[in-house]
Amino acid sequence: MTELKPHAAHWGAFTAVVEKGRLTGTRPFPGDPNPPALLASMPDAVHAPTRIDRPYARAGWLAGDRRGGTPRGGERFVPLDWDEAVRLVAEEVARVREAHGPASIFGGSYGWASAGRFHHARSQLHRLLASAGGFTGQVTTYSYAAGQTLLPHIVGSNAMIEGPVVEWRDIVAHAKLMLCFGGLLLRNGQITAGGAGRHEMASWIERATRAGVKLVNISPVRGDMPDFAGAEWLPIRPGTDTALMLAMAHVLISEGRADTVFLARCTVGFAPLRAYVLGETDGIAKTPEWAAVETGIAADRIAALARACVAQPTMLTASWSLQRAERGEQPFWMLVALAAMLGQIGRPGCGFSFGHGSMNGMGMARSEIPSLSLPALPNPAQSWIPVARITELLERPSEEYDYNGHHLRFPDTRLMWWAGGNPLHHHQDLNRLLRAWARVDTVVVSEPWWNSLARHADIVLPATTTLERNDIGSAARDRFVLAMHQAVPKFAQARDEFDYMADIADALGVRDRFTQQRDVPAWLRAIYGRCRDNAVRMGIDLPDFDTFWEMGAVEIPPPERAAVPFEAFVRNPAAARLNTPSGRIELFSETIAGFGYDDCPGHPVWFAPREYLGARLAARFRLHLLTGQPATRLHSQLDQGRVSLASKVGGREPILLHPDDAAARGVREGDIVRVFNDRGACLAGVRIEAGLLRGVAVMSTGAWLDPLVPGEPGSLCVHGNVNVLTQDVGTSRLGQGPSAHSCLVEVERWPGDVPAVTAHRAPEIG
Ligand SMILES: Nc1nc2c(c(=O)[nH]1)N[C@H]1C(S)=C(S)[C@@H](COP(=O)(O)OP(=O)(O)OC[C@H]3O[C@@H](n4cnc5c(=O)[nH]c(N)nc54)[C@H](O)[C@@H]3O)O[C@H]1N2
Ligand SMILES: Nc1nc2c(c(=O)[nH]1)N[C@H]1C(S)=C(S)[C@@H](COP(=O)(O)OP(=O)(O)OC[C@H]3O[C@@H](n4cnc5c(=O)[nH]c(N)nc54)[C@H](O)[C@@H]3O)O[C@H]1N2
Ligand SMILES: [Mo]
Repeated sequence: MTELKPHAAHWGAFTAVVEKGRLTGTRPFPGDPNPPALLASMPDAVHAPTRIDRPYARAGWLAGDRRGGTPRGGERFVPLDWDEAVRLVAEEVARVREAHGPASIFGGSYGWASAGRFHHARSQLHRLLASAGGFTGQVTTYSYAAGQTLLPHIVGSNAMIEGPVVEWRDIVAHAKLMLCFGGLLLRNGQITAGGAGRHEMASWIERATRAGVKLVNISPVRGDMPDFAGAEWLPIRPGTDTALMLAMAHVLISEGRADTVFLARCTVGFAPLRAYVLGETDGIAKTPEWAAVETGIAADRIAALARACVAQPTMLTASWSLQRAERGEQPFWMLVALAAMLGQIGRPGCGFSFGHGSMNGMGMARSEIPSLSLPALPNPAQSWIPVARITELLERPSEEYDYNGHHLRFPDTRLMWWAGGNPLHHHQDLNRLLRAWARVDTVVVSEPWWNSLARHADIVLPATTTLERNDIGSAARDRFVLAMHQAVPKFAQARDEFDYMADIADALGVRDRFTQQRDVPAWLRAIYGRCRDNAVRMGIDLPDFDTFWEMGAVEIPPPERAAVPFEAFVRNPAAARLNTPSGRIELFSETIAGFGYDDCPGHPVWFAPREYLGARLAARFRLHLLTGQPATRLHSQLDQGRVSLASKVGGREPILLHPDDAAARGVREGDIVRVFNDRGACLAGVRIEAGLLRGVAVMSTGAWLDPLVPGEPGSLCVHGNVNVLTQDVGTSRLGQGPSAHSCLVEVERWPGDVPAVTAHRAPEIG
């Protein structure tokens, strides 16, 4: 008998097709103009041979080995009963809390987990640890840490990343030119955090193109813009967008084209920026000729681009990738400055925003009602780190560091618990992280799958997948609230986070604080009810819970008129002040200047990155490796699915090489190569791609780490996890964001036999 169940994932809402208790396929959400290809991988993941069937503990850990003992990742696991696992985890939480204080429990657990706002693993873990006395958390995101720390200082909020951004319907109606730094990437448009009912990026690009909006793809990769957009491609050296924008500013200033009226009314700090652009402060005029050397874009093209922007309604957008790089604050700040000089901020379809090509839903029409979520509990430990400083946290207990004007001290971490995030996927310089990993007493991992993270744990708790539980999907960038019906029975002894965490809370004496005496059905009704109450306050009627659950989805109608960011402010800057110290857009920030950071001064500047094609290191490692998001998965999720597997070359993660770069190394399509630098090495399968700037190589994130010698940091990853290559350095002391996109490597053909990939098999137990 075939059953159909409404459900949702970060890659979209769908109907689960279930036969004899197994997920056999999916049907796209009705009305989704562009259902993502990733849905096809779901049955492979839910029923994967790597599902964790019961709790386990590392043999050495059970024998009493803590820091400095046998290596994690290279040792056998021993099966546990749930009762024992619950007791061991509760005892370890209590021991560390009492002996070292709650801040020694690291429970930041950054990561996407799955859609479904109630069973969101990270939110559940935070509630448990907050109930039990507190933990060290993480602030900001891998996605846009540098941007989200900077923007409140200079425009008063994060809205230009988190929404509402300039809406597509206004771009279509009003813009004539749209500069897309980092392109508009359809592959990234498959994803919305929390799940989405509509995938609209492709249709909006089509409509903009038909309406005559001229799109310019400013990116090292031609494929960062769909062919149908007929866009001009300006290949730019990675990490040099700030130089390009500064040179455009130079043209506007030196030709008297900057909008001085707008600058005077709506900004502060233009004078010092102007002096810097003209070279009055450092003796280097940021001319198009100067920028041509850094960016690889011809000087006359840069000048023409700047003039074109003043001559017509222009929209500037940058992908989040630009700030996931050394000094990633600078391109975002300079984009704001450039938009201010064009004077079009606050007009419909013009100005600036970030991420139109980074994720589905950016620029989509929606009502800004507070999204549906599991309420958080206050964290009594009041301890946190900037998200990407995880390795330093472990390496440098009690040492000091700077972040966004705070002078902070790393806590001394004894227990680490991850639920719903995979640092051995997402963090940079994984060999360094694995060395630091040895310094904690205990690592607890909640995971549905035997991925790299679970394999490097001391205690493994088997989680259900989203298809094994009832939940509600909702995304801040989407118009739908989605019912997620349990579609298949729970796998083996896997349990829902809420369920086993309630038992751990019980063992710690805090069950009621954690559960608030609700069971799952009561929680689902409560969080839906809260969302419904919020909607009513805004004049929007949502059906009652039972009707919603029966319908499978409800749509929250968008406002008729698009939101125009900065409209009120630009109309009357004195009355509608921005939430900045000056009330205006800050091209110079006294606050940031006051922090005294040499890596992020008071106005946007050009820093030559340590790793880019213009650096001295590029004599040894001659390729700039871009490690963006995978078309075939969500980060490391679904890597064992058919869509991802079909994309592998010789079973390895593909590396895209320019034909000339491949020829110079005697490498051909389909070859297996070793990709390496001083930090590490992995294997990859070659694909030749002409649409790259020469010297740029591309490999996606998310291939499961597969060390040749498990448990030995530095070992060759035979599968192609890019984060053994990327550098782990904060964007600056301001944002302390990840710098994944600043990475130089070299490539050589792998001679002889190729070691087998074992990442997608369950480890041997016993
Ligand atoms: N080199 C490089 N690295 C990057 C980036 C880059 O551009 N370049 N991008 C960065 C960015 S923007 C991000 S957001 C991060 C993403 O990093 P993550 O969010 O850590 O990546 P995911 O693979 O989505 O990890 C989610 C984990 O949750 C698990 N999971 C799913 N559902 C459940 C559940 O119900 N319960 C439990 N317990 N676990 C569950 C999955 O199996 C998976 O292991 O990566 C970052 N890393
Ligand atoms: N299919 C899929 N989609 C996803 C995700 C996924 O895992 N899979 N992850 C989601 C998440 S969590 C996030 S945060 C977003 C991330 O969205 P983004 O940060 O926008 O994505 P990236 O893929 O890192 O980079 C996009 C493009 O930027 C270009 N680029 C890199 N460096 C530079 C540079 O210095 N200058 C210029 N001009 N271009 C550069 C690269 O060619 C790359 O293809 O994607 C989301 N969408
Ligand atoms: Mo992200």
